[in-house]
Amino acid sequence: MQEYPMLTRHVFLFLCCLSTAVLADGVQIQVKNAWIQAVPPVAEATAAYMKIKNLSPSSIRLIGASSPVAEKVEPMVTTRQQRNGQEVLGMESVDYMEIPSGGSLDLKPGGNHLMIMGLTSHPKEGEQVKLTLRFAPGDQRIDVDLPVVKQEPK
Ligand SMILES: [Cu+2]
Repeated sequence: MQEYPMLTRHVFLFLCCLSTAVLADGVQIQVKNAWIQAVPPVAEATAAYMKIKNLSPSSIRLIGASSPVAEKVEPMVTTRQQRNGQEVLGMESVDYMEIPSGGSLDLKPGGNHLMIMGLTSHPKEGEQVKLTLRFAPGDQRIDVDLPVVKQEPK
């Protein structure tokens, strides 16, 4: 198991900003509240958050993503472990995240997220970053543009 330190901690707010319904080879998903965490120029990684709703009649799996600003993007879960009597937060890569038909996947700070690693350019606050989401079955790819912000947009 590989562990990464948490970048930041945030209060999660239920707010709405962006909604996109996209259709790729019959798989319809809706992406809402998508954003990328703004990080200092020295940071080598950041994370993308969003809510993905599966509008198709069968379940789909988020299997990964890619972005022109990073070497790799992986789905990760947040882990909580007790170590010497203290709760230690970590993260772990997973092969996929399942989204049942009609269900949603919430990617949010302190929870599931898309880890953006090996930043090759440092997106600044206020910029937009392209992220190509990959879904199974069929390795379907969907492009979304995410705003780079310090905290979840209002
Ligand atoms: Cu992570």
